[in-house]
Amino acid sequence: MSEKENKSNYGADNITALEGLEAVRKRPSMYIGSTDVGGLHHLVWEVIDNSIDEHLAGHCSEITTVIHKDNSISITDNGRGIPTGMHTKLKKSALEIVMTVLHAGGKFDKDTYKVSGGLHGVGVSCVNALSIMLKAEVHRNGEIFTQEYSKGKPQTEVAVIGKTDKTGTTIHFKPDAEIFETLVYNYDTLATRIKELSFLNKGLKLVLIDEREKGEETEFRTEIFYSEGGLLEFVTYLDEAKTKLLETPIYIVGKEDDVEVEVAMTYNTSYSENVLSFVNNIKTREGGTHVNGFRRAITRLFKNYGDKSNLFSKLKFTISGEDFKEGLTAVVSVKVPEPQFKGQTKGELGNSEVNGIVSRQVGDVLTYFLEENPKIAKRIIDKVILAATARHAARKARDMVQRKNILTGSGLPGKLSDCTSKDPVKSEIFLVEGDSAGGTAKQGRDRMFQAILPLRGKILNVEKAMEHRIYENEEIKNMFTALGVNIEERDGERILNMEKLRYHKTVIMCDADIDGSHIVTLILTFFFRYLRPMIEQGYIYIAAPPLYQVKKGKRFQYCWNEEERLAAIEALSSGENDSGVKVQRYKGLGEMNAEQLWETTMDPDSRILRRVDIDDAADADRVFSMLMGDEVPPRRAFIENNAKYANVDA
Ligand code: 0RA
Repeated sequence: MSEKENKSNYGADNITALEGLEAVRKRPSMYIGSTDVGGLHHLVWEVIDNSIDEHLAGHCSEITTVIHKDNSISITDNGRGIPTGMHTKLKKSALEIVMTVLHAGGKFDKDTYKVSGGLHGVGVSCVNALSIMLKAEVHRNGEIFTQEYSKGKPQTEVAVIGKTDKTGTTIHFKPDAEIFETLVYNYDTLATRIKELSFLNKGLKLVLIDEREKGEETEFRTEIFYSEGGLLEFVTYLDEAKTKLLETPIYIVGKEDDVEVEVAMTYNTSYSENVLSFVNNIKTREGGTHVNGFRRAITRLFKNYGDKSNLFSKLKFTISGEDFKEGLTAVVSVKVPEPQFKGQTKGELGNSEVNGIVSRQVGDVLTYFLEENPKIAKRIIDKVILAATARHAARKARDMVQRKNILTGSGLPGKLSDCTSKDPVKSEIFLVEGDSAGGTAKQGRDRMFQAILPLRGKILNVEKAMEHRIYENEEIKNMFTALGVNIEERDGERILNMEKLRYHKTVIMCDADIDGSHIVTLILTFFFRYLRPMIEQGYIYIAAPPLYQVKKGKRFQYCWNEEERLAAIEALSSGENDSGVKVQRYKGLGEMNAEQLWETTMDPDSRILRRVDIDDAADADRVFSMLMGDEVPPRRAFIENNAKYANVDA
C-alpha cells in the first residue's frame, strides 16, 4: 500500500512531506550521522536542541530528560510549546507540520540564534521518522494538545485532552529497532553532554532521570545540572584536579555585530593545553575562526606585555605562539546568527568575521586585566618562559634519540619480538606488563602478524614529568621506535608523524588487577598526551584477559565477570553441591600458559578487545589528571569502575 492510499484524506502537500521523512528512513546516517549508539543519542540532542532554542529565545528555564525503563526517552521543556494553530494553506495543525515535515521548524522561524542553525538542526521530524513511537504533548493557549506518530506518520488526529495554565512541550519517543543497531541509552553519555549544556547556558535548569536505576534519595537515579557561573564554572570544573596558577579564571563577555562572545580562561601548572570551543552550543572539535581569534589575542597581548616589561630579555631563543598554550585551559563560546561549518566532520567554524570580533573582545578585556594585575601577569609570563625553555630541552632530547636510531641501523628495540608481516594494516603489537608475561605472550602469539613488546613494571608517569624526560625514558623510547612514530616540531607545534606507523593495532595487555589497571592508565596517559592521534584514529586497544576458569573434569569455561562465573558453575555442575567443579581466579597474565593466553586474550576469533576512544577529549583530560594528579579517592573510584572504554569485538 502506498502512502497515498494509506492516508487517503491527505492533501497533495502532505505527500511530499511523507516522502521527505521516507528519505530520512532510507538514509538515516545522512541526517543523524550513524545508526549505531552515536546516532541513537543524536535523537536526544536533536530534541534538546529545540528546547534550548526556546531558552535562547528567552522562553524556557527548565528541560527534563527521562530515560524510561523500555529505553524510550521523554524530553519536557517549559518553552512556548510547539505552535498548534491551523496552517491556512496546508489546512493542518502547525504541530503536525513541525513533526512530519522535514526542516519545517524553520518555517516558523524565530529571529534569534538557533542551535538548529548549526550542526544538528535536522529537526524533530527526523527523530519522529526514526521512532517506532513518538508522542508530542503541547501546553499552549490554556489547552493540552497531543498527537501520536509511528515511523513519522500520524496515528491520531491532533487532540485537545485538557486544560492547562502552563506552556511547554513534551516529546516522548522510542527509537525504531529496524533502524538502530542498539537501543540502549548510556547514562554517562547523556549526563556528560547535559552537564556541558548547563555550563553553556547559565541559569537553565537541566534534569536527567534514569528510570532504569533506583535513586538514593529519589525513586529513580536523578541529577540536576544548573550553573550560575556558566563558563567560569566550566573552566573551574575542567581544572578541578590541577594546581591553579590563577586564583579565579579570566572571564570575557562581549557582543559585536550580532555575534556574542563568551570566554573563560585560566592557567594551571601542567604542561598540556585544553581549549574547548562552541558555536551556538555545538562543540567545534576542530576549532575555527573563533578559536583562531582567541589565540591571536592572547599571543599578541602576552607577547607585547612580556616585551614591554622586559621579561623576555634574557631569553636566548624566540617565544612561539605554542608556548602560550602550556597549562592553558579555556572555553570559547560564540553565538553566531548564521554559522558556516567547515572541515570533514563540519567541526570547524568558517565565518571569517568572527576571528576579528573574538580577537578584539578578548584583547580589550586582557589589556585591562594585565594592567590591573601585574603580579598575575608576571606569573603567566614566567610560565610561558618555562614552556619555551622546556620546548628547547625537549627538542634536544628528541633529536638525540632520533639521531641514535639512525646510527644503530634499524633502531628496533632489542626487547621487541617483531612479527613477520610488514603490512601495518594487518600487524598488531602487544604492550605487555612484565618480562614474564611477555615471554608467555611470545610463545602463544601468531608470529605472522603479532609483535610483543614487554614493558618493565610501571612506566614513567608522563602527567608529572617534563617533556625532555620522556625521551630519556627507556620504556617510552622503546615504544616510539617499535611503533615507528616520531614527534616533529613546526613553528613550535609538536606534530606526530605516523607515516611509518608499523602496526594498526596497539593492544595494551596487563594483569586483571588494580596494579594492572594502574599500568593501563599510565600507558594510556602517555598515548593521550603524546600520541593522541593514534587514539583518535582508533589504533589503541585494551586486552581483556578472563577473570576465571571454571572447570569440571575435561570441560571448562572462561569467565570475564561474576555473572558468567555463576552461569558456568550452574552449567557444569550436576547437582546442588557439586564441589567437583573447580574455579580458578586468574589474577595475573602469568597464571595462564601460552595456549590459554592465546585462546582467551590474543586469538582474534575469540578474544575481547576494547577500543579506546576519546569521544570527549575534555572529559578524558580531566579524568587523566584526576588519575595521575594528587587526588587519591577519585583515582581509586575510577580505576575500580574503569568504564570509560567502549566494548568492541575486534
Ligand atoms: C516551532 C516554532 C516555535 C517553537 C517550536 C517549534 C518548538 C519546538 C520544540 C521541540 C521541543 N520543544 C519545542 N519547543 C518549541 C516558536 C513558537 C512561537 O513562536 O510561539
